[in-house]
Amino acid sequence: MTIRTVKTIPFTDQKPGTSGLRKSVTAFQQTHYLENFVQSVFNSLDGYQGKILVLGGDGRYYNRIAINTILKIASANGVGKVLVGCNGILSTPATSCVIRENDAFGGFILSASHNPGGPNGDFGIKYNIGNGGPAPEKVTEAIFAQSKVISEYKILEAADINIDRPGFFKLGMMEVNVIDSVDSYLKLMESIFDFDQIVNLLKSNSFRLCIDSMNAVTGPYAHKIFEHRLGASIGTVINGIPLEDFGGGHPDPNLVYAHDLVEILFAQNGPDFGAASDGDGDRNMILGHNFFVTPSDSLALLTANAHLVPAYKSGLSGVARSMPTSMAVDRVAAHLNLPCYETPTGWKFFGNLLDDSRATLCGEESFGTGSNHIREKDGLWAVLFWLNILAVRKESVESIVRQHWSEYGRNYYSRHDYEEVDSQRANDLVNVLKLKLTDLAGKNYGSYQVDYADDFSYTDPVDHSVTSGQGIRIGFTDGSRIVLRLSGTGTKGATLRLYVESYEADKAKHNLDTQKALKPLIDIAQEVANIRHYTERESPTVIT
Ligand code: VG1
Ligand code: CO
Repeated sequence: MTIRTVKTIPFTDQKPGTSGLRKSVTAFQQTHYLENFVQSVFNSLDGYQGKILVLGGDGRYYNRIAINTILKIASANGVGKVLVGCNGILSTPATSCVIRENDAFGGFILSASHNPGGPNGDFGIKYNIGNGGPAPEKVTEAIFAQSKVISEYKILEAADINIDRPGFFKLGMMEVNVIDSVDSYLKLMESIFDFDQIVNLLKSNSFRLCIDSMNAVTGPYAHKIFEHRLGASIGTVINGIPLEDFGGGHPDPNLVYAHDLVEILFAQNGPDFGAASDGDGDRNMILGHNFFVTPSDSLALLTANAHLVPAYKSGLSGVARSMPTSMAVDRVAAHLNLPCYETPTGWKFFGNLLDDSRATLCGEESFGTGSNHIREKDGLWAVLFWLNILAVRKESVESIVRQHWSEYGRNYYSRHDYEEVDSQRANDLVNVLKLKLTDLAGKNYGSYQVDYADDFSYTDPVDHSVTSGQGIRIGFTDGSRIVLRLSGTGTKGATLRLYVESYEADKAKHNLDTQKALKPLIDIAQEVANIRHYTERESPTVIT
């Protein structure tokens, strides 16, 4: 087997976004496109020679081809050993788990998460570092810098290896170990939660659940964990076979895209508990019978109930949420006397807080929650966390959430997405708004008075790195907030996200419709940011 050095020229658009490099499949199919990026990763790293890497993806179209290409580039660059998920399948949280368990140097995750897949869909690649988490900004910037000057890449000339079953291979000097996709992850979950209690809950005839894997990566995990290990009846997991195009669906677990599950849970005599996860398994949506738990509330509830879970019963060191996530968890943290961190959007910003034991639980409004067990958000972990709570408290999801609101107050919360907006116009909206910020403080809008208005900037308390331009926050004196930012994961035009939050302490007012409760703030956002004008849209594309 020989190593070939291939001449190439740089692509100008290989800048990783919120979570890796995401492009249409057709962009990745351009000659040298994937190879350039992977070689740029190696060029930006030091000391990986002879070490272990982990490689897997969410099973979407192009996953298998990319895996064999990456293996050959890794071998040519002197990597010692690669652990590959069987069939190319490793959920994002499982990849993080395997990196940590094997003391690997890092890993590649092939996924565009919740973006649709298939030949006309999206593909993505993300590099994770040795702590199991997404590469921090200084690493992604170095990769981007390399991608702009790359002139050649190295690749082993060899036949593809068969990743359909576990086994050992040699690729040049490099070892390849095709591993079971689920085993390590299941073992980790067993070490965190009270599986016996969950088994008892699922045994009782009165409790029924439904898990929607959305034809994406969590299928094999959910079948093995819920049906085989925890004894839920066969059929509990729906859409449980990963498909290259996710069955034509949009594997995003929210009320819009997971509507099959929503219908099941909101039917008369529907199950007591439902959950869905996204393309790569790091997101979760939690439903009770006839009841939706917002991701921000879920984070607050997990924090308030963490003492019921074996791994967290001795206490949490702190909590962290991304800036646009509602402040519900802040109230629990204050009550428990825990530090609470506010970070920019994206899981990479939680890594240092977790490594430094400043935070135990982290979460984002975008259906992501996780803990110090790995360095990624973790969809099925959140589902098991909820089941553990339900098994101990023996109350319904709705009753647990309502009690939480009575105790802490309710943070009404919603996100409005304006997708595929003209990029120039979206940038104009943000730039014009930025110029207005200094004048906004003190202004009155109806009964609301602006307390502060800024462009969010974050100083990492551990390495002191500064990340600025992370979204516009407009805070009101009653604790309500409007946040606007542009997505860093989209692949077509720009996506404007408007996040709106208000706080209601009065229990008598905890039954309002969310959109109605937030209407005055949504109107203020329109007025301040001129959203209709810049997006040329009457209303958002998706409301969650
Ligand atoms: C979105 C979410 C963010 C999440 C990111 C990756 O980013 O808002 O909270 O961390 O997706 O999630 P953006 O920049 O589009 O708002 V996933 O499940 O893609 O790995
Ligand atoms: Co995801």
